[in-house]
Amino acid sequence: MGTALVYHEDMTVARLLWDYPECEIECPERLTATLKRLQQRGLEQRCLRLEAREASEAELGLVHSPEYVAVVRGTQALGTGELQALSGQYDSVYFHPSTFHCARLAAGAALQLVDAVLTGAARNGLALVRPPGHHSQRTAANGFCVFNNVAIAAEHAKQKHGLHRILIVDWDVHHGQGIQYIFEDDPSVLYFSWHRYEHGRFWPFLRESDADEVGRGRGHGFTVNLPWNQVGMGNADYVAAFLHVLLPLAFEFDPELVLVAAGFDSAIGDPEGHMRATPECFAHLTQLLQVLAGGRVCAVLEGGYHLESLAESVCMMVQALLGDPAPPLSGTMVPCESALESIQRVRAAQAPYWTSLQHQDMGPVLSPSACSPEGRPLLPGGPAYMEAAAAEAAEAAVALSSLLDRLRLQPPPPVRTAVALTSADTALVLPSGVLHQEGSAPREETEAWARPHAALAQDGALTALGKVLNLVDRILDGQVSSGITATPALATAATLDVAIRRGLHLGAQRLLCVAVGQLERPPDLSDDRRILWLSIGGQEAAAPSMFHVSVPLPQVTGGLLSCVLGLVLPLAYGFQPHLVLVALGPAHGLQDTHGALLVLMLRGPGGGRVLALVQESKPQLVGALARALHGEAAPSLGPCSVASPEDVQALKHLRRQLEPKWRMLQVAVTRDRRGNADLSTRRTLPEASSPRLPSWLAGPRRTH
Ligand code: X5A
Ligand code: ZN
Repeated sequence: MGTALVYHEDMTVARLLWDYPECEIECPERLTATLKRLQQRGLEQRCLRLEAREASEAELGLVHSPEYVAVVRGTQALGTGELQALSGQYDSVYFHPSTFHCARLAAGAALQLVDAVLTGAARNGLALVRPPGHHSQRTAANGFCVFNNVAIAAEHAKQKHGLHRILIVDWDVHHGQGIQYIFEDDPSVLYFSWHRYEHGRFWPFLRESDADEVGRGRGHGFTVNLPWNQVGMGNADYVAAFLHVLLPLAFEFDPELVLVAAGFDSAIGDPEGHMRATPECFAHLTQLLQVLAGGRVCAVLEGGYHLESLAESVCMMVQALLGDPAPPLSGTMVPCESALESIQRVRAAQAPYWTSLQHQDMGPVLSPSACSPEGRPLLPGGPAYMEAAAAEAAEAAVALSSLLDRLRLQPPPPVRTAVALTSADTALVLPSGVLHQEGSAPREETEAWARPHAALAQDGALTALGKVLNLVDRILDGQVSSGITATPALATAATLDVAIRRGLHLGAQRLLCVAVGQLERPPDLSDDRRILWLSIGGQEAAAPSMFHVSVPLPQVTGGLLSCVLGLVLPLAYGFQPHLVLVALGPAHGLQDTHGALLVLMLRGPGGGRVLALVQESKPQLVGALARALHGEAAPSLGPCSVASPEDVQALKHLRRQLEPKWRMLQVAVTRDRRGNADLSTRRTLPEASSPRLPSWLAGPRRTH
């Protein structure tokens, strides 16, 4: 089961035939450049290639009126003047004699992808299509879109495959109002869209794109709009939106299928979006979605008009669909005030419909007029606006090209997953492609590292330690992405201790330790700010601090999810560790699927470098972690229970303490008594600059 890539060359035929600057950007090169880059990267070759078919008129009729389909069918026979006249009846649309054929292929590609994934022929996939679809409506073309590819695919999944819950994630920079209208009263489709909004001053200028539109009738709470009121949103803003808005609702919704209206005009350099998210961000967003619906993620291309940025972003998404680790995110992970304000508003608007948002601190909800003056957009067209736009475009071009240089130096590790077992576990059958780690650090070296620990004195523990040391080395030198090691039950704490020291010794400047169960932070490292210690279900820290956080183990799935989305991942993404160590210690009490979910989601912030330590003789747990990390099976959580009031309280309390320092935890703007946004407390972290690390691991320089 692999990743499907659905495409048809004919979709490059339609193009603009007259002078119409607004539509120029929707050009055939969008597809050819993207496909070429996928081939250059060897990604296309790794996919299951499917040739797109045309959607039938009955399939178009799942969403569109027969009259509208007939109008589009009629364009095949029109001359240029007539095409132009008809186009003028819609907003930002152009027709070409091949448009009907192309648009049927685009819808057909989405249908084929959904069929492939729902019949098990593919695990996930991407349909590379044009024209795009998310603006098109039952009886109207709109915003380059002719047929609503994603909406047709969703309706088909309901009717032909009997699905009851479909999540649509629209990360295009424009509001997919077409999808919203089609499903606004339908509780079986949860539609999430973020979009450039600027208080209604950005196309398509709709009141109903704002956060307070939540759906109609039975569909109340199933439309989720996250309007961006400023341009320049970046990686931290997008990840925060996923962790604090989309994912809590998505887990609660428990979709059977995830459709992505995958527009990349929300990426850096795009002339429409003016946003700042870098291509790797889309690998992270994709990975975050893959924990839903058993990994059944079907992406359909929407916008994306900067050819370089589009091609790179698509490659990143396909890499993630194929299961490759995502490169670390660049830039400081602090969401901006305007993003936080939007996040706060949508959480408040949705709270009545979603338990995962209830009993949380909402803070005062700000009316649009409370917007800070710097938040006001410049008026489009004015000289200051044009100047700012030009400067921004130049800045984006520089950022993008230096970023691409860095990405080229950073191939994914040859081994995705390695497992080091002790002799007690050798019977375990691992998924194919997972490496059995046999290599070990030299005996003498291992003994030297083990010396301070009585628990590592016996032979079994020492043998396991040798393998762990070797695995830490392979992960940090880029040979292996993630690893799982088994240790004798009594040796977990000591092995973790040594793994931390080895990581530091090799020059890792930021190490995240997620310790589940009874494990203690090494006392002599208690002040070491290179280590962020996060204890789940262990003892309270004697001296809790920014770098030592303890939280009780949530008892049910709902509680665990709030903990992971609301605390663990924001801390992890904010810390940007070089290595993540997850240790499941004595009495960890974590179910296998929960353990797998935790480890899987921690792949993102660590650039894929995760080492899990578990006690030996837990073959089901090791197997679950290996399958999850290897991309073979997403842990399926099923319908999600509600977090207990104690868990909610504990989290709320912790977040309040930590928020000023770890800004990724924030779900609301911070304001002083006079109502000004608080822009103080930029956190400082140890710089990464060790000669022992490959240069790319050091990541970009931070600016404070
Ligand atoms: C699919 C998409 C954008 C239309 C912009 C019209 N459409 N000004 O990105
Ligand atoms: Zn768009």
